Amino acid sequence: MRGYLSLGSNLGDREAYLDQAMNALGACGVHIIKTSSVYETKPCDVPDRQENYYNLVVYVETELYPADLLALCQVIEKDLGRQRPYVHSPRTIDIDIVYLEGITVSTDTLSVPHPALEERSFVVYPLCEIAPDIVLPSGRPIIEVKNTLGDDDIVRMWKIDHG
Ligand code: PH2
Ligand code: MG
Ligand code: MG
Repeated sequence: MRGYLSLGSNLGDREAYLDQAMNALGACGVHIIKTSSVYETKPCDVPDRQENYYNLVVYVETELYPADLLALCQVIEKDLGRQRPYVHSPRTIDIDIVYLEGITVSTDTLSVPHPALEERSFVVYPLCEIAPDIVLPSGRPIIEVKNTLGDDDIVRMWKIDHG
């Protein structure tokens, strides 16, 4: 199975947490095929004042079932000190499954494709960088969605060398 994960951090050493999360995924059978740049983004839909996020998207291949991939993402979040005092609280790391090729999941705990995918420039911009030809669940090409969203929430971006 191949698909796209969105990673985000806005607490502590944000770039180090992204790096550690990618290493942990790789060590647990989630092979990273492609990594986007890091995007510094303004917090969206959060209830208080927070640091900017560092976001990126990875294209992965794994033999894990979607539910097991989700469980793994949650274990890695926990290992990297993620706490959940309230909804959309600042986090060391958040790992979301945004899209899995040829797979739809709709359960109490997991929805794939991610329901908010097309509304979030912090997902659409990095996704478009590594998958410019992808057609999103709505049937719209990603470039078109990206252009409608605009770049107001994107502060800056830079390439990382994730060996
Ligand atoms: N994640 C959220 C809520 N808001 N905003 C940005 N910029 N980046 C995120 O990753 C993010 C967010 C909930 O997971
Ligand atoms: Mg999230
Ligand atoms: Mg999450």
